[in-house]
Amino acid sequence: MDKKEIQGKIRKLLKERRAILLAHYYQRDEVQEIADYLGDSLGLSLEAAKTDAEVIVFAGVHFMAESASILSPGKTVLLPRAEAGCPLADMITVEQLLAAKRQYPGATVVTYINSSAEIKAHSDICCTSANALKVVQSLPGEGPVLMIPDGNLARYVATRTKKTIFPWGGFCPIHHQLTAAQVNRVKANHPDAVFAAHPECTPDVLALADFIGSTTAILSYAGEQQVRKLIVGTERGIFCQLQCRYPGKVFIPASEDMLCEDMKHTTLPDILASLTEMKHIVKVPEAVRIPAKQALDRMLELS
Ligand code: CIZ
Repeated sequence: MDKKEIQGKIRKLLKERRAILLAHYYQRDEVQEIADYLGDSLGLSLEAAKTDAEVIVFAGVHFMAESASILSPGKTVLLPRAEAGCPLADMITVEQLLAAKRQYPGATVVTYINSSAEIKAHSDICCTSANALKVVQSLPGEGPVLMIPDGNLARYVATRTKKTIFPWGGFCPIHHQLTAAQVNRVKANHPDAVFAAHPECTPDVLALADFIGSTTAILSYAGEQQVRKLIVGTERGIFCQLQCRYPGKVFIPASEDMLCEDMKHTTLPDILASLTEMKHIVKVPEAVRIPAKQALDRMLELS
């Protein structure tokens, strides 16, 4: 089957099943092309919470499908590739979180959405890269904040707030591997370009950035009139949207290696098989879902 044929079959089956296809900006181009909704974790969560579809097919990674299940418990949530995970989300366990809470009594736990449902269930509020600073600034009082699991995001937020932030030591391997030396080399080859970096990058890399933001923020920044040539410091999947939205502009990867294997697991045949066989269902048990939803709802109330 060629690409168009399989895309057509998926769209037909989505209709028959009263299903919606949600896809992250880091997904393969051919998956992004047929999504009902394309976005970052924040946008995708909002969409999952409000859709009236009976089935949500999540072209993303496990924590995203879990978030959809938490927010829409009455719907069937399918993750086409069961093994599509997030190494960052696996960098903290519940036991470690409970120990950190004992170490920092009174700290508010702000948890990046890239985390398991169980971790969310032990958190005060969630955040995404699009709203991390807003979430931290919304917290009442002067008390400290324990930000988990991404240490780079936490350190970035710490540079923008007066609150005391305790960063956890996790990182996204894709963003964390980008070095300042690599960025400087690309900048030297393109002296007329500006550089946009994702806050999951290290402080050394962020120090070189003209703009720091989530995928959605980088997409908006790329549309600004003064941006003609942009070096992009985030996962390569975003190039699909950048090139399609701004065909007259030039986009250069900060590194060719910024490819997330987990995000690229999901292929069109996987989505077709998932919808045909109604697999792999992601369902968060109620005992975890209810406290996890409170942490997500507190974040969504700020949107
Ligand atoms: O928040 C997300 O979806 C991630 C992982 C990146 C971004 O900035 O959109």
